[in-house]
Amino acid sequence: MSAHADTHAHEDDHGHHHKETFITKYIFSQDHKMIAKQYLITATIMGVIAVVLSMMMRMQLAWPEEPNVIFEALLGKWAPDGVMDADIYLALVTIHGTLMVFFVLTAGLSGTFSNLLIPLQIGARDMASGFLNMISYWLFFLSSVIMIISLFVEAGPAAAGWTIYPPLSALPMAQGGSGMGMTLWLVSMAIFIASSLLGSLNYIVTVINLRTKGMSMTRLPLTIWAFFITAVIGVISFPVLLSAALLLIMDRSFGTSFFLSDIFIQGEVLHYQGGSPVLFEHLFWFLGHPEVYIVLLPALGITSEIIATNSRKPIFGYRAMVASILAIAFLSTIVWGHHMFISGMNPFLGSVFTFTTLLIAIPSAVKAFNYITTLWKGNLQMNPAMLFSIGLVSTFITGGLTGIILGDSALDINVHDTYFVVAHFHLVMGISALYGMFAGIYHWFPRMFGRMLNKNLGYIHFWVTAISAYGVFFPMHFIGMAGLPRRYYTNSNFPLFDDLADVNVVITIFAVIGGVFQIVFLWNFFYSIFYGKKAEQNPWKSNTLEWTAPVKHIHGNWPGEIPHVHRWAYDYSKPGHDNDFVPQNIPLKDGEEELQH
Ligand code: HEM
Ligand SMILES: [Cu+2]
Repeated sequence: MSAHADTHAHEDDHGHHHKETFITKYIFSQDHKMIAKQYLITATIMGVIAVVLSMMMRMQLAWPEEPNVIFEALLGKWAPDGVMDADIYLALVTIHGTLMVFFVLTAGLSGTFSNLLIPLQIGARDMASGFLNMISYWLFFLSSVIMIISLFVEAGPAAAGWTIYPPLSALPMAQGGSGMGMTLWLVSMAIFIASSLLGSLNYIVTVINLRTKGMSMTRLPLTIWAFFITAVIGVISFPVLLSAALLLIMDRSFGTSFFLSDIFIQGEVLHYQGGSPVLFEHLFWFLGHPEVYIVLLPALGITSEIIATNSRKPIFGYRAMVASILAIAFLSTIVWGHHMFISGMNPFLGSVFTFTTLLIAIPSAVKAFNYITTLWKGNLQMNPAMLFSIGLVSTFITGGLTGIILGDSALDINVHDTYFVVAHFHLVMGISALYGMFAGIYHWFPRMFGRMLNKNLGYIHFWVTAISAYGVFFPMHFIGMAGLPRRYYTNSNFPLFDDLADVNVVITIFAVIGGVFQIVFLWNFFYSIFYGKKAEQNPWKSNTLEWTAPVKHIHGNWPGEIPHVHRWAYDYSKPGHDNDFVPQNIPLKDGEEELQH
């Protein structure tokens, strides 16, 4: 395998591989390390937009119907005299959710870290197809541009929620954003899915075919296992959303009735017959649920690596961790019905979905247990990457526990579509995956940019983010249990909820503090790319192969032969060695036993 990769790189260096120009190096690059940076920076921009939208929603919820200069400045005619329109609130919810789930945490996590780490950690010169990798990034870029353009459509952006249920999404005349806004959303997402599929196929083929000598599947770092299985889930489930989107486009523009039936608008009967909006829900959630693992698994893989390295201990239960990833991946494809308990589903079928959903608690608990056991009595290095990883373990548990409640149909029905759900999914998926992304950035920044991030700014970033994230999402459980519905732009017409107004103000204050402090991170990130302290070869004393490649990126990753692998990635504090880490490329000593838990 490696011999083949070597000859390939040889050709690249001396044969057809000509001098790099600015355009081939920075724009149409086929080098996985550059593509990783392109993904990261594009996703960061989308993230900033998504956070700004969430700040506007929170301000609206805290002080509804009060004029706000920020609304007036950013929303223009949708906030006459600074008072927000109901329709535009729904559009903010929709675009915020879409950007966060797909553009930041799907493309941002896999696009950045699978790209950066798969070749470097398995010992490959690059992705299986650099060309497809480049196309994948540029399709992502195109879909991002279209999504942003949709924010400026005269009648408003899409406003049917990130789940775009029909009939709201299917009838172009339903509301402002249902026309051009919704069309652009669908086109953008179709291109996004094409990008994601090309990326995933590349990751899968690379992991299967291009591992260096000695890198057996059971010696793979858990990061790679996570990225690999994430790509497999993506290939299985994204095409289903693509077909749902295409059928929806047919319903909207070509007179079909896949998802619509017997609709009257203002006394007039529309022509639709025989379709079913519930069919759409099934198709949507067949992707939608696995999607939460598409964002979460890479974050969990990143955390495994960072926690083991910074505990200076082998990861606890390597095989159990791999088995959990596989079990989660399999189960994630047979639980989608838990989003549809109130769609008129037969209660017996509901109980089947409850059963499969609760089963996921087992591998999830195994993972949480193994993180904590790895930390236990470790020689903990509390750098920002480690703090964010521990933060992930915390939110994964607090968010996961409410999943047990929501997964149970008898309980879910009571809190469906309330803030309880908003609290649950933000913690378990949104914040957890975001922490995984931050952890990955702090840990691999030196590998990406050859410089270090400032640690002290990292500490400030972590603590303010962690406190404000709980400040925002913890109280939402209670207002949710009190019945406050989600996706409402105001509740001031319901005296029932007057008591909750103060809680909403407190939540918003935490949200604004947390949001504004992300500037500390952005500053640290962009400043350090140019002026950060120069990175050492292996700053975290880690075992994985990426730290054996030169700090300054070269095409093909390693100057000479690709290192061979002789052990798993977790030989930390192994007795009989002088250092508390033994990188994967160091041969076993005479009589040394290979560890493998
Ligand atoms: C910066 C911190 C965040 C704040 C303050 C925030 C706030 C909000 C608010 C106020 C809503 C609307 C609730 C409603 O009216 O129903 C919402 C919805 C949503 N958010 Fe966030 N959010 C944040 C981060 C995230 C992250 C990291 C994700 C990633 C998964 C995310 C995903 C979503 C989704 C999927 C929705 C639902 C959209 C829908 O109902 O269609 N959010 N968020
Ligand atoms: Cu789900």
